[in-house]
Amino acid sequence: MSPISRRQAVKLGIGSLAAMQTSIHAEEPAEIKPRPFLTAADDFEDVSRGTPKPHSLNGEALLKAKLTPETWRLEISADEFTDALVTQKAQIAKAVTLDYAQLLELGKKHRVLFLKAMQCLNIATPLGQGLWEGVPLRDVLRLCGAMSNVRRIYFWGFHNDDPKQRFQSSLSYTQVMETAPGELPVFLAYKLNGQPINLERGGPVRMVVPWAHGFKSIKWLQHIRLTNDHRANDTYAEKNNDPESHLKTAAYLDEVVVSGKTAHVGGWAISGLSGLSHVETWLRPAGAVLAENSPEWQQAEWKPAPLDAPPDWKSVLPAGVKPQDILGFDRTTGKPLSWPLRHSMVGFSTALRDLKPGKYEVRARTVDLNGFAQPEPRSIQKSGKNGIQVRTFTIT
Ligand SMILES: Nc1nc2c(c(=O)[nH]1)N[C@H]1C(S)=C(S)[C@@H](COP(=O)(O)O)O[C@H]1N2
Ligand SMILES: [Mo]
Repeated sequence: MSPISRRQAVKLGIGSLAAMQTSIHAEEPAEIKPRPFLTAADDFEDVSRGTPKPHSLNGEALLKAKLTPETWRLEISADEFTDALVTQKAQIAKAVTLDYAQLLELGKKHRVLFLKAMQCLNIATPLGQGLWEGVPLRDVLRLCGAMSNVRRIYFWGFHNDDPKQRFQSSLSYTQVMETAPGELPVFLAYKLNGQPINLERGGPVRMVVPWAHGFKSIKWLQHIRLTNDHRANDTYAEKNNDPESHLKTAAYLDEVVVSGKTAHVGGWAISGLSGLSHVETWLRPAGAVLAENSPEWQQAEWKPAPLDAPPDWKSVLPAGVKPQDILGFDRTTGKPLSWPLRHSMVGFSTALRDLKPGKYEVRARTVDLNGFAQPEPRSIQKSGKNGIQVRTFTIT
């Protein structure tokens, strides 16, 4: 286990007993706090557009917005889109309106569970990690019957009935309907950490796109359109963002805890699209500013920082959920199919010992399963923030 800052502790939901993981490295001092594997729903960092924010509504306004389980409706239809390039309209056998009870009923047969790190493409630290439960979008779309000329699916939530506030995301028809064996389906989530999804996290129903940054996981989901427009018509494609970015493999540092001549360094690493081989840290005397193109990077001595072992799932998972129920775990043994889990976060920690008095910088980076060290492979910065983080500390 590694040290965590107060901010991180609050953000990651320490204090929420249900979410606590309690294994601690035997050699670490008592000041190192246990790290929760799941973030409590209220402790996620919130990224929500709109005025007023949908989760600030209550009473009559909440009913009118159809954001309670009783009032929630999802309407699915084909759009009328054509242009010079796209001359044929998308068609479906029938438009569908689904209510919450029907979605839960579908869940009895088709439910999936997935542990996902929620990470914004534009924010330097993860927002949290949750156990999401719901119904694959492909099983919902089958209710529409035969389809033709559908190449893309786009969706949005409640945004104060104001087109200017709409925040929309999209996926290709193939991505939604043809989940490869062992791959992860997009799903309509109705539970987070074993509880109905709270309003701030996008309840009653939220889209969850397992491999993607947060912007594909639309909150307060109410509308799905099937279209023959083949373009990624995501709101997030504006402002130069890559609307097809996947979660990046990257390490995020907690505050360093110093005790005597030892610095305890730790944090979280996300296992993104390219997987996570290991995390390593580099200790450097503080002083001269390290330029991005400094030759020092080439000479740096990176040393491995071990990953936390899989937690005791029984103490981490909500009552009634077994690891074998979750995507990414073996159906019979309940063991993770990979460690760390795909698109999830794992803690890492190391103790830097016998340090001489002085001021230091410590950096952490991941190396992915293709041998690329963070921040590589980085196509453009707007495909996800994964800069190498640094912390400074002093040994007296
Ligand atoms: N309806 C709606 N869904 C949304 C957003 C939003 O503003 N409105 N923000 C998105 C972005 S950019 C991110 S990073 C995640 C954040 O999820 P969280 O607030 O649960 O942490 O939600 C996504 N879903
Ligand atoms: Mo985001």
